[in-house]
Amino acid sequence: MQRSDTDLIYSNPHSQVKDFTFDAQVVEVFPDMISRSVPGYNTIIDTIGRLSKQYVQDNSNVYDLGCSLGAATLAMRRAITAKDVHIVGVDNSAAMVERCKMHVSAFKGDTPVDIVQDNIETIEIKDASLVVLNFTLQFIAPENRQTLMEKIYHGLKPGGLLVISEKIHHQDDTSNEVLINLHHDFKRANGYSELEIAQKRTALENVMKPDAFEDHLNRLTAAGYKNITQWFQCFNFLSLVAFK
Ligand code: GEK
Repeated sequence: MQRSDTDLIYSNPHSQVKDFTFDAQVVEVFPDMISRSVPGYNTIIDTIGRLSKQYVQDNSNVYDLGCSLGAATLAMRRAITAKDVHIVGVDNSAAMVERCKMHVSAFKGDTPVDIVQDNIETIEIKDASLVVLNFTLQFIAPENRQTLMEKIYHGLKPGGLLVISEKIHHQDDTSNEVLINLHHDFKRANGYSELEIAQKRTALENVMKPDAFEDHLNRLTAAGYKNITQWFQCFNFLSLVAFK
């Protein structure tokens, strides 16, 4: 028997596949969905925790932008040893925020956490020593991404760090195909059917717009970030760190 938190959203044929949204149905299965769909997700969450231990400064804010159910927020709260730190998790999905607050309050921690329902494009970012965009930028309209990177840069303290994880497309068609095929194999190995893979792909088509690695590098460089390092890649998923 399937568990009720197993992602079966696209397991039956949909007469019309609607654009993907982060609604209550997605919230119910989100941890299963993201760990079976994003190669290295647990490693990335774990590493965000390690980075927070190393780089979060005393008297600073930490932002988890597009926090979903708070996996990165919780990893950071467990790891942060700096004093007078405040973590702010932001997501614009009401269903995500409601469940995220439950997750966060289920664990104790010394660092205070606020989970707020808001648009990451309009919130204020200030006195930040760490900002996390874990698979969120890809859902922001491409024409607004540069402005967001600049806003985060201005909200970072000197020495502050941005962690950005994204699905990417490769500029070369053959390489792109290699990465997509490997990712689909990964999903098959995690129990998704051809129908589920195809319908999810259609649902995401208008909603998630991946950049190429070069786009990220150029955008971050133009915004003023330095020491931009790609610390993770598995297939078409990568994670970067960049300093102010
Ligand atoms: C994790 N970081 O588990 N403002 C606020 N939130 C937004 C916006 C916006 N403009 N656009 C999208 N979101 C998480 C995973 S999921 C990635 C992040 C995925 C939110 C959206 O509601 C969703 O919760 C999240 O960004 C993207 O580490 O599911 O592939």
